[in-house]
Amino acid sequence: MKNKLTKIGHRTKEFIKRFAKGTKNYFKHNYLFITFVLTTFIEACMLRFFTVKNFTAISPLLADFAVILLVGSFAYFFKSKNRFKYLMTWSIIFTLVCVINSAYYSNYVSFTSFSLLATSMQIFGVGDALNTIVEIKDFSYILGPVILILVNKRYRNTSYYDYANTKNKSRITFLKTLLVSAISLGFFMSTVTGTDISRLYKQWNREYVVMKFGIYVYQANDLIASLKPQISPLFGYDKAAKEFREYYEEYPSEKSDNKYTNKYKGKNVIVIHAESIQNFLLDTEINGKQLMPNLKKLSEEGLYFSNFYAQESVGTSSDSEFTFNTSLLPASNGTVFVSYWDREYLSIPKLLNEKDYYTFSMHANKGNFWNREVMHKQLGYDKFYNYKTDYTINDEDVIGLGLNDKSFFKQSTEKISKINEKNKNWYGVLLMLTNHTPFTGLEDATDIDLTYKYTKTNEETGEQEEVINDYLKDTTLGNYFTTAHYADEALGEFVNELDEAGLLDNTILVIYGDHDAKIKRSEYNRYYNYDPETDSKLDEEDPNYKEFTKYDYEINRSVPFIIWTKDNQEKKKIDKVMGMYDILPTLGNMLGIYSPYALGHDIFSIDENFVVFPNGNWITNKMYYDSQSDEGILLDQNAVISSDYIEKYRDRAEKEVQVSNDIIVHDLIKKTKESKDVLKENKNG
Ligand code: GP9
Ligand code: MN
Repeated sequence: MKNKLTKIGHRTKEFIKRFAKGTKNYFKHNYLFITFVLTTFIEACMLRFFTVKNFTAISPLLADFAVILLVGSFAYFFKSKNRFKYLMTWSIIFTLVCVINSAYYSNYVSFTSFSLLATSMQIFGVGDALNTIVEIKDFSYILGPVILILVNKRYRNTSYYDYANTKNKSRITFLKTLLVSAISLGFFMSTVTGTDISRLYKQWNREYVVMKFGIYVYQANDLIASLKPQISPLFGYDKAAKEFREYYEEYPSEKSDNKYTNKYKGKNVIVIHAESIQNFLLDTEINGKQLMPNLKKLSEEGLYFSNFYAQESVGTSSDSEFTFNTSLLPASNGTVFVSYWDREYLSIPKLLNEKDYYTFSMHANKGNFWNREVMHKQLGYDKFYNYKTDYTINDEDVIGLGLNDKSFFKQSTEKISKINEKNKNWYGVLLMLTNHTPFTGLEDATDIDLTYKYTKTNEETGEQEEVINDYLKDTTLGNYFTTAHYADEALGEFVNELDEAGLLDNTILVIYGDHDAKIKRSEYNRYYNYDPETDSKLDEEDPNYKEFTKYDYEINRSVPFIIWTKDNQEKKKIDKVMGMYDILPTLGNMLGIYSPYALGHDIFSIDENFVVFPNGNWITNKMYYDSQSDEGILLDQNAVISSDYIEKYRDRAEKEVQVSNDIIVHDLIKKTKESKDVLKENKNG
């Protein structure tokens, strides 16, 4: 036994000795490689230190390390001088990534993208380019390659060059490096969540991606995302162009002629993009208090489209903006604002520009969020007022992503007044922000009481006593109610401010909810089936339990759409089903503009409307169809649905999603060369 132990002890000692010797040997002969790893690794940490500030977070450290080792490992396929050249090339690439991103971040508080490189000067204009600030810290990364050169100089005549120079040795060192890279990657992957992957895929939340995946993975992923739109148009253009022609032959987008035609021609327009506001909020009361009394009132005084749906995809707000403006559906892969911003689209601002409108957008979040800075120019807005460039943002006025809605509206009213003085006609879109997920920041500052109060008999004393349950407190739905209520107050104040400034007299107010709040179905189930006795959801066996089904959820995603004027001349509730892509044809008809590429319809000129969602689901007043399960539900119990009916819309839905995506990917509007004629025709129309 004793002998055995001595043997084990001896072996362990031997192993440690060999390991120490091997490590020493490795370090001694790998100065260059180690310098490469250390310098590029430190550069990545420095970049996060100077920008997003999470330089000690473990996930990006692991990701950076894995990438650097992976890239560096191939150096072992080269001999002597070439090995240095290989590592030097990558050191320069990594350093450039850091320098450029560091400078870009100083200017735009975000990270750069390959997709912006080619045309960035064109888009930003010379004026913007001259304003670029470059600070000394942005160049500090250059120390990395400099150190690599020095280390190479110092060691190039030593035994270093001989190390791992035989085929066998280099292969083994390559494999060992790769193994360490894989282990690091494995640890990293264990920290990654579904949300992280989805954000990496979407790539628009650049700060988040860098914070989680590190700068090198971000930039590599950005390269792929930026190439995708360049590569995909190379395939299938002819087929796409043919189907595009055939689609519009079969379903032409015709100019409508109805009682609303040109009704608001020459009027100014204020569009309010109401962040995450759903229709059901208009009729929701919490403890006897109406959640959105101002919006409700506006809906009762104007044209209220009560069965209206956003048609957004992963691009949420930006998708809704896109569909609102162009009457096209969002892209099937990626988002138009981020990946397909360089295509030509026929949009409301462009059409109104032809009618000598001054067009603008306003938003109190950073201008590069959703790539708006770039995309709003592409959509034809004359100016995009945003964030600190145009708004005074004191820390105490920040809620969630940026300036709170009340201050945003107040400051915007002043800007609109000035615009009104200088321009005969104008059209402006104001993007709200406070009612945004996670709907926090107002819990202590709201008059919405989220508790549930009731009286019950105390079993011991037999007396009546009041019980107060937390009910909606600290739930996402409850928080949503508080921020939506705040948004409503802000809206009410805005309408008053506009009126006081005399800005409502020749103006139409358009309000749309940009998409639903994406709150889990389980929260609705608890809300609609609340049992105060247990302070949770009723038992599913309970006769009073009524499941909030997946269809209830889908229908409940409906958002408000309102067209309002101060004179309240048009009071009407329109129940016909309608989608975001119906706005350009409907509102356009009122303003005297028209797009032949609209996929939607003028709601006042169509008998039965149907709305397709980017995932292929669709809705009519008669039914909701789920394309994933190939099932649907009746919305009108008296309706008789034939298989032809379903077949007709299913086919149409597929065609719409396809043709819209083809227009985006293959830039078909530009390539048909008709859009200029359309604009000309629109000018004279
Ligand atoms: C961000 C705001 C919200 O600026 O428009 O975007 P969302 O997260 O809703 O897409
Ligand atoms: Mn949104």
